[in-house]
Amino acid sequence: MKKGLFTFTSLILVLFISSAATAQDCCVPADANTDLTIDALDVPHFAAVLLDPGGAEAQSFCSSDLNADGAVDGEDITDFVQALLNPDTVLFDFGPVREDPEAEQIALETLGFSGSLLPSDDLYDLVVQDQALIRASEPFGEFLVNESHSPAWIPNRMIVRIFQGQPRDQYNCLNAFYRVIDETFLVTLGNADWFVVTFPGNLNIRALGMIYQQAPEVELTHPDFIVGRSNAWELTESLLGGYIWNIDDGSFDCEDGCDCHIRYVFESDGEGEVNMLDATTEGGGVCVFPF
Ligand SMILES: [Ca+2]
Ligand SMILES: [Ca+2]
Repeated sequence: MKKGLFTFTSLILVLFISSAATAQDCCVPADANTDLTIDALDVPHFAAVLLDPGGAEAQSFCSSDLNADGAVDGEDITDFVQALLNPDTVLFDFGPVREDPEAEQIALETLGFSGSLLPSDDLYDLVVQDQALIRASEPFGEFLVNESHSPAWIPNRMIVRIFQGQPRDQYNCLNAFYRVIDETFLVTLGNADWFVVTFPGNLNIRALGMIYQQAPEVELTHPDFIVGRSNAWELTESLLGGYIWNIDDGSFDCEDGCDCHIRYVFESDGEGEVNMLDATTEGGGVCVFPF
């Protein structure tokens, strides 16, 4: 069941990029007049595309092809009406609110640049299960009970650098599709304006950045990195099957990287069993270690 977790989520991303957000064809479904909102003003434009698909502008055509089959025809009408009645259903779905934000963050960071935008339920459940097992394990699990993962980046924010003097159609379209709730100008450096954009839910910012960077006006994106982290729980797939946890419990002067570390390595079979492989300490006389 757990096998192929990462491969499967990568596949989802490839399908997503090819269908919804390649460089020139970002479009908001049902937004036939391409003003980046879905409302009654789109009806006559949708009707016009329906009557003369060959004469439609590319973005208007893309928005009108609700079922994404490459044609605008009678089969798109029901979905168009549904989109008008409930626009949220055709914009990006941030998925369920997770009960355990620590596990969600670890799962998001696990996915990486080429992973999916959201963790699967399987991945999220695996992190929840393994963290509980690790913290309950003998002999050192108790030392990790209060050592939470420090997020590497803020999961609902991204820094985007936009070239000056270019149309921002694709960037604005992506912001509409991903339901950006705030866009704040930061600074102009060189020939690029820097913005921080905020989303209404959490997602894999590194993979989202790869999608944004396909827009010609986007120079670069960055996660909103967090400095001064103390702890890191990192999950990777084991070459032997199962999973490996590398846990860095850092302390003392963590503003510029901690001076003291306890590094644990656990293996997990993904089915309810974890074993500690290693626990080492690193640091000088200022460090106080529990073992
Ligand atoms: Ca519209
Ligand atoms: Ca269609």
